[in-house]
Amino acid sequence: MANAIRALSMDAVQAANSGHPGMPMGMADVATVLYAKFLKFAPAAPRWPDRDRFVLSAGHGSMLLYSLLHLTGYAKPTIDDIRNFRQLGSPCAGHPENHELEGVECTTGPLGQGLAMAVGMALAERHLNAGFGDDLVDHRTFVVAGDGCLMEGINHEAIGLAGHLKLGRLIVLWDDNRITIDGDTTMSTSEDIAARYRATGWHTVECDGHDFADIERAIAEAVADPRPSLVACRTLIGKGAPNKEGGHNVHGSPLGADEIAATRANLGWSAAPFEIPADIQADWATLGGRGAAERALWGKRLAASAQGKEFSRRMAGDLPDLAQVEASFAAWLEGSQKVATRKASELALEVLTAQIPEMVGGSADLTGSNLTKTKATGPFNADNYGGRYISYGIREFGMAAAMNGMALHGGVIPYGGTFLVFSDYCRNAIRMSALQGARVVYVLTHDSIGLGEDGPTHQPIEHVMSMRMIPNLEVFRPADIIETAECWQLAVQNAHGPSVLALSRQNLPQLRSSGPNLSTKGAYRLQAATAPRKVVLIATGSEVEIAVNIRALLEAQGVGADVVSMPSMSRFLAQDAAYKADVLPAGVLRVSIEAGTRFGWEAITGLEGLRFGIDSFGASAPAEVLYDHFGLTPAKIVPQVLAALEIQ
Ligand SMILES: Cc1ncc(C[n+]2csc(CCOP(=O)(O)OP(=O)(O)O)c2C)c(N)n1
Ligand SMILES: [Mg+2]
Repeated sequence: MANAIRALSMDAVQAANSGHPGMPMGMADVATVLYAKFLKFAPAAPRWPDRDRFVLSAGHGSMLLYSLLHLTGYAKPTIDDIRNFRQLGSPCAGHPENHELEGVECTTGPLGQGLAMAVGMALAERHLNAGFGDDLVDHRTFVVAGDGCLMEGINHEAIGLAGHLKLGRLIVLWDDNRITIDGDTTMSTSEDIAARYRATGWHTVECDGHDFADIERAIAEAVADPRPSLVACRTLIGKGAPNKEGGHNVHGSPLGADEIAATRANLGWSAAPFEIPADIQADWATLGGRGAAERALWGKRLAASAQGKEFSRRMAGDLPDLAQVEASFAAWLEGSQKVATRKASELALEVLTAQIPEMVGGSADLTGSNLTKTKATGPFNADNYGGRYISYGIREFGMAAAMNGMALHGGVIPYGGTFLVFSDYCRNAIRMSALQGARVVYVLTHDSIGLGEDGPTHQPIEHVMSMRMIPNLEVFRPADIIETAECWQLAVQNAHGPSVLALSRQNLPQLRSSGPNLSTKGAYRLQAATAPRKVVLIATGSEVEIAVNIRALLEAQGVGADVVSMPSMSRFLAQDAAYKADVLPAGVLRVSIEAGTRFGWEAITGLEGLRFGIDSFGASAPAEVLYDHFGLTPAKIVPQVLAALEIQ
């Protein structure tokens, strides 16, 4: 049965003339034992909420997973999909993608993140178990990880969190082949990995990754131990290829026709490429059918459970009725409140977390700054998995990846905070949220030089614009308490992608009253020109207040100016031509104001417009001093606008 994985993997990589045969061949025995003896799954019900999660963190070994899904009877990939491995249109992408195939729990390829997402899945499992009990939620998370996944810095964050939270249902099967792309691991590391894991509260065990009985013994020990487990599986990369196994050349290129023939002879595998002998196929099918009975029993328990409906709602990702949320928002948005948008976010979160029980918050040790903790979200820890607030520690990348895992597990809507400038620490995980279509909300505060005295290390410049460049990521920069509430609503409703809320440290005046959600269209006319319109001032976040003040000065001189608030550039650009032409009429000078890089604003202002921003690093000083220093004040901007209009 394991040789079927080897054959499919080497033949698919050969046909594609690209890919990684070494890892699937090396881990074929371990994966076979895992699927045969331990993994709870049902190919006919791939989204069964109580299935075990299997994460191939070493995503380059994608053929291992595609082989397993095909052999155990998932509807996809078909054998033709596997023949088309790595070709356009095949769900068998170069690295596994969650949106392509059921059974691919998360998208992997950036090493280390699969394991870190698995921490989030294991965490979500315990959280839902606390709420819904063993009858509905009682599963494990298994990970296959390579040397690379364990070497990446994110591994330190992920296992530290998992060990601290005592996530005993997380089991990592380490492909301990002592080979990476460049060669032997002794070239780059002399770390005692098992000791490092033990130091963070993990259980560790070793096995011979090619001895079925020994593998079973080790995994059984891991399952029995209450701590998260690392199973070091000593393997040979490319196992079965007689002249290439054990060497780094088998990592990432096809074996070649001669070596494939030699491997067939060595394994006694006489079937043609992409053909599986009927008896072996039947054994895999039997194994794949085994979970159906347990799945059926679970379905009965779900139907009988008083909490069944609520559980199914959460797992489907459907929000509860938000009428109450909207009513609460309308009530507290009455009157005029001057608060920082981070504070407005806290107020919005009080309402949202009270009404949406699946929201689970947290911060990378900046709770008091991000204002992410609410009354409804008690602490989540090893003694209280029912808590809804996670102290991630100073682990931005680990937090973001864990939130991806939680969102992909389902039943949880995670949100987490840090300073906007440190989004760089977790940027690839934010990108992975977007690629995977994961509903994760990033609460990124201290969003400009407006944070003041902490200086350029803490002042984002390029961050907001560079996040706008990530496909499928909603980037909101609300201007006041009203827009913050609106953007929060849009973020929780964004079921198939992540959202960023870039929020101010400094207080901002309320600029309008509540009503229909004007942020939905990304940008709208906040104030219309009174005098004949000559200028449209387009601003985001804290700079909308500045635009309003600029407008007043211009109007006083008879220069008509609109103010457009643009909490989401991408939403605005997605509107129809008529709406865009109405907000940004032709023949009128466009002026953008944002306390960050000017790069990219040409798309809104045109080359003939004016762009006010900051293209250098910030500086340490009080916020007002910095706004003046960087020329982002009405006094400095108005003359330049008048000059552009040739009015002096
Ligand atoms: C973050 C990241 N860095 C680099 C790579 C490129 N890469 C893919 S596999 C690999 C080596 C991984 O070694 P190991 O995990 O031991 O896998 P094995 O060669 O044993 O299959 C590298 C550097 C990557 N996919 N992700
Ligand atoms: Mg390796």
